[in-house]
Amino acid sequence: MSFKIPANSPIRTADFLYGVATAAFQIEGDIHTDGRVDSIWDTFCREPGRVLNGDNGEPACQHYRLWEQDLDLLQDLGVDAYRLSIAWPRIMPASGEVNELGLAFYERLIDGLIDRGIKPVVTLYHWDLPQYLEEKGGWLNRETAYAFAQYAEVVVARLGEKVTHWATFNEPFCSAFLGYHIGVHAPGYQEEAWAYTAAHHLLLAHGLALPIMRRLAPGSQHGIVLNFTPAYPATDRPADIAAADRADIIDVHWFICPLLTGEYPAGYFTRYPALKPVIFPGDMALIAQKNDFMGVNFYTRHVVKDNNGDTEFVPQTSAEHTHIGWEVYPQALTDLLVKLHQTYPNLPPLYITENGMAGDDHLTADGQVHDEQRLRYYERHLNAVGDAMSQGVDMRGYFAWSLMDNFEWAFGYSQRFGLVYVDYETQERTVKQSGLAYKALINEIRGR
Ligand code: IFM
Repeated sequence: MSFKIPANSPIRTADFLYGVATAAFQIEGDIHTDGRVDSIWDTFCREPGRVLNGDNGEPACQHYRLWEQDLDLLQDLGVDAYRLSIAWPRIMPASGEVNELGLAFYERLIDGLIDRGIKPVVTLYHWDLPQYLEEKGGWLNRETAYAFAQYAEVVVARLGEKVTHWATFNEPFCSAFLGYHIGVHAPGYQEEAWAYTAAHHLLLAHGLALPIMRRLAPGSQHGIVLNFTPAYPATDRPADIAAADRADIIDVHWFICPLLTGEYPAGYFTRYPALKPVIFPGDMALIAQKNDFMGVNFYTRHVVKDNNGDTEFVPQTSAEHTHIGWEVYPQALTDLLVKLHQTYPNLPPLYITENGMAGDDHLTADGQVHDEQRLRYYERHLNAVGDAMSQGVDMRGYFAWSLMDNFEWAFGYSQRFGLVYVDYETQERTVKQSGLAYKALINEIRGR
């Protein structure tokens, strides 16, 4: 099994990085070990009906204890880089307090990657806000942005330039809009205006942390990871095109626009004044500092139509979907990357920091996982990245989501995104066919 990638594809260049990604809460388990305190996701998991089957952060992949074997697995896959996140509740058990055991765990992990010749790419916040900060208002409280900057200082002071790429946040869209408006992510509120306040404080936190991180690790690259779900109009009626543009304001531009222009999307708060957060003088300049790179997380697209001024999603019933119900539409990745390149002249170099699909995967009697759909998904999306590069987009690498099956948030353990299958009972890992193809591609490009 292998991916078909044209011999002249730009993704075959020697300095295009190949990696896999995970996040702390999704893989670590051991939620009460070595002084880790609760995060908002521990609380959310305890609330009836929030997470499918009542699943929670245990056992996940027991990576907290199996990390060495997982690093060996990464080495065996031959990846250039590994994208992981650090759990704030392991590092700071209370405001102003530092947990040496938490820091030591991540230091061992980073050193283990470096020993194996794998570049550490680290995200400081992948959704696991300490619960003690939620009790003071969470991302609705401006002080949380300052607390994040302190946490960033503690972590980057310790790990510094061992980490090649530091990202402040993963998908602040999800923290703000899914956490405070739609309510399907922790902390689970359904207050539209709160999402904009949370979004502003997340961006502010990024802006406060960035200069601290640069000072402590001047030789590292510093940036942020955003997710994008571009909308396509269901027809070429002007009203449907306008509906797609409306959806893109939030699902494509809400974070990248202030980061790169210092302003929220034009006219939005004039149309919706009740949604405007409190913005202090100087906030937008902090938010719009230069990033060395940006991460793009991409999974699917939306198709929308206008319904009397409202935007309505149009299910693509005859299209291919993944097990989680998301449409497979790789062209949207090329279109998105080209659009970002054309819209934002100061766009920094990009990495695909997440891309992948959930499958209904099973270990079969031959001891293998035959995930043909995922294999095709990766092949088509890798080629979509190559197409964008051929059209001038500065892309530096690709991270598959995910190294291994893990806790998929509100879907619990029901959705498997891994290149590696995890048996949650035995914690045995089995590289799926897609994982073997990814390994073969990297080995081929690296001439191994
Ligand atoms: O599992 C998540 C990840 O934590 C963030 N990006 C999307 C993935 C799939 O839903």
